[in-house]
Amino acid sequence: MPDQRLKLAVQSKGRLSEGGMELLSKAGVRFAYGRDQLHRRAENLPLDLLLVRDDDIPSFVAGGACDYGIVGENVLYEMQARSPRYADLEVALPLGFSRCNLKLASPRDGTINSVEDLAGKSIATSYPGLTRRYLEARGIDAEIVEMRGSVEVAPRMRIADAICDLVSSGATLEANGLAAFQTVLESEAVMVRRKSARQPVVETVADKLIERMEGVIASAQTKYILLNAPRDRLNEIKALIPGSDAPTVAQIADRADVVAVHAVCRERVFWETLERLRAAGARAILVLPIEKMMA
Ligand code: PRT
Ligand code: ZN
Repeated sequence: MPDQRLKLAVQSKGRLSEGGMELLSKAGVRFAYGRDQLHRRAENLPLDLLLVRDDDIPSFVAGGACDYGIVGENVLYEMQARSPRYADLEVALPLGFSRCNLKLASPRDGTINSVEDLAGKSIATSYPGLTRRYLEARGIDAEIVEMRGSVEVAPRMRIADAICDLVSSGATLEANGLAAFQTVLESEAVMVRRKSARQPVVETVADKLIERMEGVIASAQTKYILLNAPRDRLNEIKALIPGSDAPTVAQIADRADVVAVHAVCRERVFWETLERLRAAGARAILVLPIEKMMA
């Protein structure tokens, strides 16, 4: 009989592990205390974590050692660009953290400022699959120099003319005298799984986990807003509340001229919005976080 617990691969240590563990915790998954460096067993769901290097996650899932994995799209699509072995993998849910971009960059004061300028040049990257595919699709013939790390030093060391690397704040490019001129891929962490050969019992657990994760992600962007509004400016105030279609309007005891408005805002609520609401006559404005959501 096959193992009926959901096996989820997550990065053991690095930029994806914190976000992944936080998401699991907010989705209500609790792990038993253990010294095991490779496995963590959930106490309250039939779920086991496998803690591995992020680069190995696509192959664990493709090969069936794990059912799902949390990995950056950059790693997933790079593996797919390199080998047909990963063609069966699909994104089950985008997770909204570890956002970064794979970008082409070159020395700030150099002669390479566009994709066309790369013809006949060399590009250092840890993403040879995606870089090659991007250039080929645009008919650019360039040499790819594969590097495992410290790609940003390649132009200075005269290893390559340009680079293709992950960028988040841009500080690394800046510190190395480089400027990005093209985005090759926008990436975030995703839940990945096989399209085929999934086990029905495990899928029931996965569906539940994914539904909870969706709730966590949605609630992170959603706020509950409470305010008092002059009755004669209600429509104006309702229109100012971001991403909310049907606010609740309630009577306030002993006040005929003022109503209470409660709304779920499916967008970020900025200070500017509160200032506009107040200018329209709203008072006692409260913005509250929403902890959990289920439709
Ligand atoms: O040991 P293991 O192989 O598991 O870890 P790793 O060293 O390969 O990965 P890690 O933890 O560094 O990154 C894991 C994932 O985080 C990546 O695959 C991306 O999906 C995502 N991510 C998000 C990033 C960045 N942002 C990022 N900025 N991964 C790497 N960087 C690096 C980038 O390579 C460059 O060196 O940070 C530098 C640029 O950052 P800025 O802020 O200076 O632009
Ligand atoms: Zn890695």
